[in-house]
Amino acid sequence: MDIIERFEEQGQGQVFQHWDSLSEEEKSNLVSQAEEIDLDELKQLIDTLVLGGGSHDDIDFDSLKPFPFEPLPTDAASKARWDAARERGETILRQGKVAAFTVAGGQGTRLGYNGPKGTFPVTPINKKTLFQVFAEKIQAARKQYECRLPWYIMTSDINHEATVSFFEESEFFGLDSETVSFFRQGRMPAVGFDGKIILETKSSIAMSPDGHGGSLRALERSGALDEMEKGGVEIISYFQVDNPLVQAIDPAFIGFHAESGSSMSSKMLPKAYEKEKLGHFCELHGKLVVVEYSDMPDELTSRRDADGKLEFLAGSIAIHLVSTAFVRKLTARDSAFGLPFHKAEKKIPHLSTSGETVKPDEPNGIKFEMFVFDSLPFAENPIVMETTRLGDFSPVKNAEGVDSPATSEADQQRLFAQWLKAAGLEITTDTGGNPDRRIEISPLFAVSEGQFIEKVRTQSLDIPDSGDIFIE
Ligand code: UD2
Repeated sequence: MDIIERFEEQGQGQVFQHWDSLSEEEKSNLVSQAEEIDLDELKQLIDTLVLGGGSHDDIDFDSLKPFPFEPLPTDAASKARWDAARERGETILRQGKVAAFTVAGGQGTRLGYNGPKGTFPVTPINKKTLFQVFAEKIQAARKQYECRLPWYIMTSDINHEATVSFFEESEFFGLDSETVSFFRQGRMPAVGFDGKIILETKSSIAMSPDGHGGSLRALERSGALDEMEKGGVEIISYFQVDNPLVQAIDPAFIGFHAESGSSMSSKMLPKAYEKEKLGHFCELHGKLVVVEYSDMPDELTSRRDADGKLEFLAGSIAIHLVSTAFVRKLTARDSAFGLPFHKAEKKIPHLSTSGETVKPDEPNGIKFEMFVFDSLPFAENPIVMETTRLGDFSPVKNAEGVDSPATSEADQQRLFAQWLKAAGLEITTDTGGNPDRRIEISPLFAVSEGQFIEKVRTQSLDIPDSGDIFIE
């Protein structure tokens, strides 16, 4: 059966309504988009999530409990545990069993920046881009552990070419280009509230990235997973493109993950305030789940224990370790563990009756996305490990206000001021820890406080008496 008939049979014949007026090139574009769509999967989503009014977010909230986590070390015993985990992680890194993985397929709409988010400048003095910061952190880890440490970057159709060109123009920030790989994530069509696929133009479907959860199947479909396995990679260090403070490679995290025999592990931060926009790590019927901030009822978000502490304290900052074997299992053709799709009502540019593309003022349809943390319930022995805010998390999401370039720069400087103080160097800060001068420390010099102290001990640093402090 040809593709047009298949769409007609599914009640989606409108996709080809302008077929006769299209050029050969337009026809071929439309067909190749249509071929990307798994009509059976889509029908099931439309029946359940759109027409059926259901939601994959229907959660049994009464059974939800906080998931236990590995807290930061506080005493000698816990410090020894963390040291042992770090050593174990360092050994795994030296054995070349780790790859870095950045999900960078999102549209970055909130930031209002025209370009792939990874090309956004974020550091306080040199205005290095997010991609450069990650590249330098990866370079530093390669040097320290003498390993190949390949880096995979997931893009989407929206930003693939621009991302690859940016790396080429920047000469891969000094990394060997053969060790950096890019692949596109999958796409899903948007549908109207009536379940009909929306056309953006006469010859194109309104398609959008299938969510960061699509990264798992994209790893498999792109061949990246095969390549990792061939290269001996067992653990994928997963992080988002928007967070310059992330420890892209964290040996202690790797050590705890390996020690527990975990197939997927996550980092947590105690929420800064009740409604902070972080998913919540919870236990549901014996499984680890993340309940997104928008799905959590206020009563649970703000519930406190006898000591006044938030009961659902552990926020997800979207940093994970995922075993390659687990990705293989989840993405196998006969896998019983498909990730669910979530629906989001959006304003979707669409073809008007007069043949123009219009952007509506109100949501006119539904996009489908998968979330990577939905794989956690399928993971064996998953662990959640606490981290520090300055040590791992200060994302750039909004143009202004919280999680903006300004807050991220300030956090980077507070972190660097802490390192300077810890190394016994003079720096004046206010009560909030904000230095009175701009500071930037390149990841090529140090990626952690411990490394910074060690470097300062062994080599003299020329810190100016006033003005910016830039250490590279
Ligand atoms: C995400 C988490 C939230 C918290 C927060 C921490 C979800 C639903 N929520 O919120 O719980 O952990 O991050 O910062 O994930 N991306 C793709 N392809 C896509 C969509 C997104 O690669 O199709 C990437 C995107 O480039 C970015 C990351 O995923 O690196 C996060 O996406 P987001 O901005 O939609 O997530 P956010 O801030 O709502």
